Amino acid sequence: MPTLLLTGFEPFHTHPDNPSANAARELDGLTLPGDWRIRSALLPVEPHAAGATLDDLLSEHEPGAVLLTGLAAGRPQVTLERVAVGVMDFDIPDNAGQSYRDCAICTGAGAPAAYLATLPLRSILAAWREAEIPASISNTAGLYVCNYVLYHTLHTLRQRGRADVSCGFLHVPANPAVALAVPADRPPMPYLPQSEITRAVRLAAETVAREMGKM
Ligand code: PCA
Repeated sequence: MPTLLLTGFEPFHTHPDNPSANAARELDGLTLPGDWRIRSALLPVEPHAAGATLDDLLSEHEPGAVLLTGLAAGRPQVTLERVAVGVMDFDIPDNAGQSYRDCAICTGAGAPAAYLATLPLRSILAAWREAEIPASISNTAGLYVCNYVLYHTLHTLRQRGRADVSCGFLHVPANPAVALAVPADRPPMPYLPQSEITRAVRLAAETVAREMGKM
């Protein structure tokens, strides 16, 4: 039974919750088209710890696809990231209190400036549209921990000779818990109900499994 590795992140910064973690937890163990199975994991919001966790997960599960997810507070829709850039440049510290400025993610020979996600982006967008979920492709995952894990995972898969593994990143909007934590003197934050966020992640995973089955 092929595995789709699904990750979400812990809460970070001022956010009391992370809807990506809730979706990953709710979908753990789900069977997908073609007898694929979701295996979910939670990542720390610290680049090197998250990278080490991912390395272990890739060894343990040998997934055929990797769907990484995280919160993009302020975005009004779910977005699929097209690209991961090989730089960290943090505006807020990570959960270990660390900040990185103009820091190359990978300095080794053959480390490219950027990687393109290998998920079937257009098929996922079409599935969302069919299910009446407004969404779009994003051309930047930021330069924080989400961008780091996408770059790290694509790089590690290539290093291990597994560039055939479909891999990408899905950013989700705030859920009500995150939006309610915004102070009254700050601009209101767009949000989706957690159930709708989880539905979008499930549809993306189903689409990846279906597309992988055609290859
Ligand atoms: N979002 C952050 C890191 C963890 C998360 O859920 C990001 O977009 O980088």
